[in-house]
Amino acid sequence: LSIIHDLPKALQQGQLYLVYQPKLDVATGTYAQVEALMRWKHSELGYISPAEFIPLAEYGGMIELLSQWALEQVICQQAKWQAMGIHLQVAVNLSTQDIISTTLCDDIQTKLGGYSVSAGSLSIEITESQLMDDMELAITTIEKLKEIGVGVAIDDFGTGHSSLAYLKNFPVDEVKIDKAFLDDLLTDKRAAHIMRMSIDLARGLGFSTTVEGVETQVVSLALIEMGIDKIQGDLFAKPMTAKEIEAQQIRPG
Ligand code: G
Ligand code: G
Ligand code: NA
Ligand code: MN
Repeated sequence: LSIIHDLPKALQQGQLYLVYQPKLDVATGTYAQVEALMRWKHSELGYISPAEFIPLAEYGGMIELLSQWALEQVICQQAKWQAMGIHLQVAVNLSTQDIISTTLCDDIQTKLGGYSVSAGSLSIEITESQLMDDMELAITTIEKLKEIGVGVAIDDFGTGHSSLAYLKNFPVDEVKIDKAFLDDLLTDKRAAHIMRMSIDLARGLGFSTTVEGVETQVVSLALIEMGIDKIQGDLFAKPMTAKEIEAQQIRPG
């Protein structure tokens, strides 16, 4: 737990940074969106995974500090990319404490205004289980975000023990189906059936569908055949630094 006491200093000293993982839009074959993922290179301990420090920051009451930093970084990066002619929607992962805050939407609007970045170039991802922590408050915030034009996705869908019936109440644009469902997609007919039905259900309710963690061509082809809208995973693109994104987006000639 002690590593979270290092977080404020780590932010000041630039030990935290964001990498960006593209999502492939199946219909166009292009990357229209990237997800920002946090990285921490600790001065003594080396790389610490967000899977480790994010839950600690949540528990220790420091997640809003991190999330506000990430939002500021992403919006600042967007201003730079847009000036370079790079147009990608950027998704930021938020936590329960962020999404139940009554000031989140105003904070985001202030940051967008400060960099003259449009709301539509930002989206947020919130896990299904975090959404369920305080569903009413979360939905209130999500409705506000949608009203100003920020995109919203449910992350890790299918792992959060929410009833499928809740899905229709979530005013989101996108459902990201958890990578756990890929494990036996090609070997278990029932697993494939669950994936196909999840995609159909989400699309039928008007949501765009994404599957994350796709590592092989055969899985990718199976998902495309099932009607998936977007694919994210190491097969197409690993998380990259902003510079690597630029090198990929701006091709000479
Ligand atoms: O990038 P990686 O697969 O190592 O991330 C591990 C976990 O940490 C994932 O569940 C991911 O959603 C989460 N995560 C990564 N970056 C952030 C962030 O900026 N904020 C939050 N809340 N979670 C993040
Ligand atoms: O919880 P969330 O969905 O935000 O987590 C995304 C995590 O998944 C990130 O830590 C990212 O590094 C990781 N990831 C992205 N693509 C792949 C992949 O193809 N395979 C695996 N195993 N992990 C991936
Ligand atoms: Na995510
Ligand atoms: Mn996920």
